[in-house]
Amino acid sequence: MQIDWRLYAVLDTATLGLRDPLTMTAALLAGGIGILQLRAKNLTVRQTAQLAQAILPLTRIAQIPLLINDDLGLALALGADGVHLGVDDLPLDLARASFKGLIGYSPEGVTDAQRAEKLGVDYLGVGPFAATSTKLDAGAPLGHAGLRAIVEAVDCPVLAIGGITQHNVAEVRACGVAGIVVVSALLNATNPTQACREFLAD
Ligand code: TZP
Ligand code: MG
Repeated sequence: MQIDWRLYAVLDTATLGLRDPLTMTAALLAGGIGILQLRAKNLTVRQTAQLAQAILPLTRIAQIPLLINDDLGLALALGADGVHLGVDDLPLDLARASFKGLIGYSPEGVTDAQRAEKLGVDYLGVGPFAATSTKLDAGAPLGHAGLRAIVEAVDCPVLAIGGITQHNVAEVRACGVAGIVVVSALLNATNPTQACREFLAD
C-alpha cells in the first residue's frame, strides 16, 4: 500500500462525543485523508474492536491504512493495517518482531526518536507542536525549533501533531515534516470534508 503521509486524521472517540464515528469516517475519507487512526481512550477494548470492524471496510475501499492506537494485540486481532505506540505501550522491539504492519511511535525527544528509527518504526508522530486540549498530558509545545530538531535527526517520515490548525499549518510544513496529524481541527470542523481539503491545499 502506497501511503500518502500529508494528512493523517485521528478518529478520537472522546472528541467525537455522541456524533456518529462512521459518518465522520466517511467525511474524512471524502476529504482525502491518507491515514486514519482509531483512538478510543474512553471505550472498552470490546467497544473499540466493534467500532474498528465497522470502520475497516470503509478504509479498505478507500485504500488507506487504519491504525489502532496503543494496542498491538487489538491491531493484530483485527487485522488492522497498523498500530500507533507510545512510551508506555508495548516496547518497539517486541512490536516490530511480531507485527509486519505499520508501526508509528510518539518519541520523547531526539535520542528516543533515533532509537525508534533504528528499531524500524514506519513513522514518528512528534508533538505537541502547539497547545492542545485534546491530550491533557501532551507536554509543552515543541514549536518550530523542537519539531525541526527531530526532523533533522532522523530519516523516517516525521508527522507533526498537536494544536495544528489552518492558522499554523504552513509553519508546521515549513519544518520539513512528511505530514500532519490532526484531531480537533478536523473532527470539530463545521464541514470535516472541506477542512481536509483545505489542509491538503496548504
Ligand atoms: N498526541 C500529542 S498531541 C495530541 C496527541 C494525541 C492531540 C492532538 O489533537 P489536536 O486536537 O489536533 O490538537
Ligand atoms: Mg498511546
